[in-house]
Amino acid sequence: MARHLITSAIPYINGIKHLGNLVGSQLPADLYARYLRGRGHEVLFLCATDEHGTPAEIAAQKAGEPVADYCARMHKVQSEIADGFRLSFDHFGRSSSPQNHRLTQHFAGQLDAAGLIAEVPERQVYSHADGRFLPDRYVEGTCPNCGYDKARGDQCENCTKQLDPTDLINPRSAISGSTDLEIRETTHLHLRQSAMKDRLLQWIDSKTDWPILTTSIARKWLLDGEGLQDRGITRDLDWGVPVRKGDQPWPGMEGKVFYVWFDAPIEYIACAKEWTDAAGRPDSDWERWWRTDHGAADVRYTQFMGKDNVPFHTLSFPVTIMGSGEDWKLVDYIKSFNYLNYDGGQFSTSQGRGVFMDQALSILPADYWRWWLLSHAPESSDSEFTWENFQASVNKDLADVLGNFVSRITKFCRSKFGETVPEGGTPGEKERALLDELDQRVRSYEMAMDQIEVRKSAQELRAIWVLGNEYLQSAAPWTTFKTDPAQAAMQTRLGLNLIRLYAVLSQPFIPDASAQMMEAMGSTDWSWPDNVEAALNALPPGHAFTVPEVSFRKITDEERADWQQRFAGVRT
Ligand code: B3M
Ligand code: ZN
Repeated sequence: MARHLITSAIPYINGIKHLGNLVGSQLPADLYARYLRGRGHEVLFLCATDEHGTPAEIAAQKAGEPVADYCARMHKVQSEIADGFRLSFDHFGRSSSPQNHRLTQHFAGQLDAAGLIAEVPERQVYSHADGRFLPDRYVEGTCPNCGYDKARGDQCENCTKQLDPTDLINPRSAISGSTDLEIRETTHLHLRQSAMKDRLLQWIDSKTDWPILTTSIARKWLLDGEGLQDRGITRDLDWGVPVRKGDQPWPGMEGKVFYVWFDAPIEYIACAKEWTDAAGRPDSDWERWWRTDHGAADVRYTQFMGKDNVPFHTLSFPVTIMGSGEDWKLVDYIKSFNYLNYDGGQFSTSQGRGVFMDQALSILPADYWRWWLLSHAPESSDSEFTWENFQASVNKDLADVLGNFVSRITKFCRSKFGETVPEGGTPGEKERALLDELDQRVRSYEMAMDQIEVRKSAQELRAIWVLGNEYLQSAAPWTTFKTDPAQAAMQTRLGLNLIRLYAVLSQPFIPDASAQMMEAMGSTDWSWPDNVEAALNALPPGHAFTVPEVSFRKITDEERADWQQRFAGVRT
């Protein structure tokens, strides 16, 4: 048994996330967490809301609420939707927590002591119309790197380049739209990332097993053009973590807060403390996950995120960790994702385009979405959601293959043998062959899951379902029954045991359907099939089961057309 720390990129608090966000971090992280727990490992799976910075302030302003109230309300909303999708976080924290305030200030103090922070007079965009400085997302304009005209002051959504508001061409205020802007000087703290360039490069170069997507983005910002630049880590905002050196004030920094991207990854750590604090447990209980001098050296730490978040996790956050001079756990593996597109365009939160998590759950159960999204995860390239593809995949995989198998075998058994696992018969050639194939497939499934190859894992799982269907088709217990009822009983018994096996194997992808299958099989035995043959004897003759409700109904053409139309526009 190993210990696995898993974090998903923490979603911004500003509104409900779309399916593209979900499949880019939280959902695959949940898949992996569920799988590892299923294999018997000890897992700590953390996520939180990212509550500081301009996204939060702007959204609260739009909602006409004080930002703290807005964040508290939206945290609850996001948390409930996460439950709806069955995201199995051990804790869903808040980057605005007192724990994160303290830890962020602590790291700043450590970095300063290590000489990694510089006080820099900075040129900032000031808006006359708005009467204030405009950090980050308060400025929009054209990206100097790729020419995208809706780039934000913190980062270009199109090419992932990290930006400063003053980099933008034709800048305008995101609050008022005003172009009456001026550059003024004010002092800010910079994180001296450049001082750690060689160390970072060495570290990235040692990660030969990381996805190319992750290492190529990291290398690009380490080596391309001007190379790794120092970054401002403070802002002229009201809402955020006040700038302090540990528990000491920071002269000259009064009224400023840390930049959201400085405190957000630190929340991965603070979240663990929120988790134990909430349960009244001692610090040693979270430190054993995060402090290598307190037992975390043997923890494997995996992060999940969309590609636009990779620079912060391969450069800035590691500088915070390494530069602190303390024994914090550094990430072992970064799984990153490309973008999921929506029906010929992009999903977009700012433009309300696509299907959002709450909308998705209002039309279909979580398992449908989980299955489609994971089996089409944008791993090696961007992928696209279309309603046609969604309908076709879900109907085929879930209804025709898995659902049909479960319903056929349970109904057949009920009609011929009653609702208990039937007795008699001896497995023969066919069963031996099935067992061999299953054994191979289960091992490939494990391998794909261990490597976090999400699409491949879905393919392997689907192939395992197909094996059951093919067996049933060729064994045809309904025909066998006419001449050899004992043989039909053996085939049926195998089929029922397959249902329990499917529940165990499918649980990371479709937890609700799996729970339903397990319950119908009258079992609570979720143990992983290390030995497939033994697993297929878990339900002995005489064991009672029930015929489950239809687990997967098909999506009709009318529904598809209706949804296609309903979600074609923009959400307001
Ligand atoms: N909130 C961006 C995003 O949701 C940001 C991730 C922070 S991870 C520390 O895409
Ligand atoms: Zn760009």
